[in-house]
Parts: sequence; C-alpha cells; structure tokens
Amino acid sequence: MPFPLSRRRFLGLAALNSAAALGVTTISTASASAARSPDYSPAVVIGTGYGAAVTALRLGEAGIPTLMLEMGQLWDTPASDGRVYTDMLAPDRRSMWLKERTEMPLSRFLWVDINRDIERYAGVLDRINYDAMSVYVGRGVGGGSLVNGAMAVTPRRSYFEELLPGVDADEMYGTYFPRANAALGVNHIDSAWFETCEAYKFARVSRRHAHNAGLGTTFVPSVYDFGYMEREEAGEVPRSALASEVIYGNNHGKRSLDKTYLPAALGTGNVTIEALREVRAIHRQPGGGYVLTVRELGTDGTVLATREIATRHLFLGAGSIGSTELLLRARETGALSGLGEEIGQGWGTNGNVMLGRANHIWDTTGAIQSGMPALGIDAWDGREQPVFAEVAPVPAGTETWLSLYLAITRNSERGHFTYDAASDSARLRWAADQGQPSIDAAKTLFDEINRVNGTIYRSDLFGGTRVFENRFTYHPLGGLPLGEVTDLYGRVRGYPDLYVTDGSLIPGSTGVNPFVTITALAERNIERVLAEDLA
Ligand code: FAE
Repeated sequence: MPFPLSRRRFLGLAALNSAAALGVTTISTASASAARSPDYSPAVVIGTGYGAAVTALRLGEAGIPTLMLEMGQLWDTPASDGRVYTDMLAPDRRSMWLKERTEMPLSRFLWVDINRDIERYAGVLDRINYDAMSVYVGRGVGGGSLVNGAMAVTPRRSYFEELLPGVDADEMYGTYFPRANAALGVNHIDSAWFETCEAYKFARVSRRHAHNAGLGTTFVPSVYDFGYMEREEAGEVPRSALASEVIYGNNHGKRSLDKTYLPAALGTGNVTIEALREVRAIHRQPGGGYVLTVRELGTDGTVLATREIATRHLFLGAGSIGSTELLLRARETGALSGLGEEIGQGWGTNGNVMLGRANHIWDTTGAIQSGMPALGIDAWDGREQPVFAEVAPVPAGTETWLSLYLAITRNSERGHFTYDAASDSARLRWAADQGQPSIDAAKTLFDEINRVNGTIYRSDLFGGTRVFENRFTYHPLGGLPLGEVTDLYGRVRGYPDLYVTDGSLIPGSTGVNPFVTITALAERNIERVLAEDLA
C-alpha cells in the first residue's frame, strides 16, 4: 500500500523539519521563543504521543487553534556526527532522558553490565523507576513513536470486546482501526524477502523452533518502511534498522508520529507545538476552562522559566504515567479536588516479560539483525495461559547465539498510583509477585519450545541468574480507565472540557503491542467530542 503524502502533510513535514529555515513559528523551544508563545489557546493538548497527535490533527482540521505542549525535545537537528539519533552499540547523551548512565532493557551480556556512562541530557528514552517496576517511555515530539519497535498490531476482537465492553467493536473494527492503520502508514513485510534476507535470520530460527513445538507464528505489521529496509540491505540507502537503531530513535525508515500525524496536524495551520515544556499543574478557571502551570526546560533538565497558559478545552495525552500523574497531583493538591477515587487505578504492564534462549552452536542467528521485529509466536487463542511473543532482535553487530523474546501475556493483576507529597510525584504500587502470572505463562510456553529443541534459557542477561525479566514494561496502560475516570469517550467525569486521549484509558492490557489500539480509540473519541462538545 503506498503511503499517501498529502500536500498538507508535506507542508507540515517541512515545518517540522525546518521550522527555522522556513521562518515559521509553529514549533518553538525554550531557548527560542518564550515571548512569542500564546498565554491562551482555545485548545491545549499535553504531550505529542499517539493519543495527543490524533487529537491535535482532528482539532486542527476542525479549525480549532490548538497548542501542543511536549516536555521532550524536537528531534530534528543532526549532532556533530551528522545524525539526529544515537545507536544502541555506542550510545551517547542523546540516548536517555536526564540520566548519567544508560539503563538498557537487556542490561548484561555474559553477566557483564553493558550500560555506558553518558552526559545528563534531555535524551529520547526515559526509564521511570518505581519500587518493583520500571517503565520505559519516549520523550520528544512524537512520544513513544520515536523509540518503539514499530510493531503495529490490531488487537484480536474478542479480547478487545472483553477489555472495553462499553466501546462499540463494530465501529472500532469497521472504521477506527482502519483509519488509524492508514494514517500511521502501517505496512507489511514482503514474505519472499523475509525468507532470504540476512537481517531476519534470527526470526527464521525462532520460527523454526516454534514450529517444531507445534506453535503458530505470524508476521507483524509495522510502521517501519519495509521497502526502505530492503534498500538498506541492498546497500542503496543509509542504514537504520540494520544499523542497530531502535530504542534510542531511528535516523531513517521509521514512520514515527513526526512523519505522519504531527506534520498533518501542523499542515492544518491551526496547530502549534512547543517542545521542552513540562506541564506541572492544572487548575480550573472560575469562568470555565483551565490554567496550566508550565515549566520551560533546558536540554540539561534545568527549569529556565515557569509560566501559565490558559485554555478552554484541555486534552491529556501525556501517556499512561504522565496523564495519570497530572490528574492525581491535581486531586491531591486540591486543584481539582472533585476528581474521583478511580484516578490512578487499573494500571497494568500488558503482561510484558522478556526472556532469552541459548541456541545450539550450529544454529546461528546472524550478526546483522534488523532492529524492527517482524514476527510473533501467536499462542493466545485456546490456551489456558495465552501468550503473544514478539521475536525480538539482538542488534549486537556480532553473533550471539541468542533468541530473545518480548512476551505479552494475559495477566489480570493491576497496580495503582498514590501521590507522594514530598516529591510531588505519583508512585506506582505494583508488587513483584503481581508479575508472577506473566512469568508462569511465558515459562509454560518456552519450556515446551526448549524441550522440543533441546535448548535452555539464557541466565546471563538480566542480572544475577534471572531468566525471566518482568521488572520493566514497554507497554504501560491504564491509570485513568475509560468508563470509570472518564465517560466512554474520554471526558473526565465532573470536569467539563477536560479529556483523556492516551494509553491511560486502556485498562492495563491489550494482548498485543498497544499503539494501534491507542490511536484508534483516540480517533473514535475525538470524533464524538468534536461533534458534541466543540461544534
Ligand atoms: P506516549 O507515546 O508515551 O506520549 C506521551 C508524551 O507526553 C511523551 O512524549 C511525553 O514526553 C509527554 N509528556 C509526559 N508528561 C508530560 C508533561 N507533564 N508535560 C508535557 N509533556 C509530557 O503516550 N507499542 C507498539 O504498539 N509497538 C511496538 O513495537 C512498541 N515498542 C515499544 C518499544 C519501546 C522501547 C517502548 C518504550 C515502547 C514501545 N511500545 C510499542 C509502546 C508504545 O510506544 C506506547 O504504548 C505508546 O507510545 C503510548 O502512547 P500514548 O499516546 O499513551
């Protein structure tokens, strides 16, 4: 399917990529433009991830002046090495958000810590560490789309209906999932190329091992341009997926939101994005609407200024952690004291567990591995312990004899957030044993794969001799569940003109990688809100 580049989106893309050169003021950063920024905008969207980007585009198309506030950077300027993003093999300060050392998901190899010291900087990947759980999130204009694996999976309908029974599944699967997939630029791998290319040898090895155990596998749609990847392998274009780029951003090939929804939003002429702006507080205005307290950040994390921005319609798109924290803080500090007890509830990890298997010496997975997963083991339907396991790359640039997986499991355990006044932040209440059902499910599946193939688990990857790593998640979901904190369209109960648009609406699980679900739900909700509240 060709990926349409409308004139409007093209203009928006130009604005995103060369705001200064074009003389446009649609994007501003702390150092550039405090004075130009409006103190009032009819609509404000917090964040620039999936829910936020959908919402801003549709508001802009409806002619509503909309300001987006993003705490991360606009990633459009090459550093001295000529690249915008760093890679996974030699990460520098661009890798992580305000850390002195990288915090990789796969933190060890042969028990050696492979993290690196870095300069503290507003890098693109954040890891928020709570007591028994760490959450990875993207920081920058484009949110999680900048750092994720691009796997664009529509959830199985039966599970979606179970999770969100109040949402009309006919509408979702007939209208909003197709709309989201088209706008995100989802594409499919050429199966003939997959069978021969070096970069997916690792996936073919895992597929053979799964099939030996009688398990089914499936290709996974992606927002990485597979046509581009084929040209990477052919040596025709600069490498990205094939050059160990993924969790710290991709310099080429990926249709992240700054290539899709966001330029389309800017192209409407009604949307402005301000980067390095962290929203800290939300107050209600006496006459209606809201006032935000916004910090202007420097790239070293220092607060350069604090200012207030007023709006009539406020849309929270700061992600599961960000949006939940904002409303929890607002309730607990008394700013929005009428918010209910449901704030901060219903949070889950999407059942994430990572694990590695040690392959036989003759069963090599390849030195060059695409950073973009393209295959999953689908062991969900008809099993007591459902698992959808993405076959994850190990883009180490050398043979590792390792098969790595990110398993998504069905885990009904939920965490919740409490407010810590001393640090003015939300704390996640998630106990280690709440992750056990996910480990049990993954173990049942992979014990069988190991048994049939005569292989064993890798115990050198996650610290100590740990085999199953479920102390982090890539897929934080919930905190502001749809139909509880909000009505069935994301309107916050008791607070007119206040909306939630992002992954915090989804109650802890989707059974697959979540961004297509978040995007489609945001498409559905904003259509109704525009028709009923902003017409
Ligand atoms: P999100 O994309 O997180 O955007 C929220 C934005 O709000 C961020 O840019 C924040 O910086 C910003 N923000 C937060 N707080 C504030 C504040 N106070 N003021 C201003 N801005 C703020 O939200 N999902 C898939 O479907 N497929 C994959 O292959 C996949 N791989 C992943 C790999 C990694 C390493 C990670 C971290 C995630 C992955 N995900 C994947 C998850 C996916 O990226 C995530 O579900 C979505 O990005 C969540 O979208 P939201 O709109 O909820």
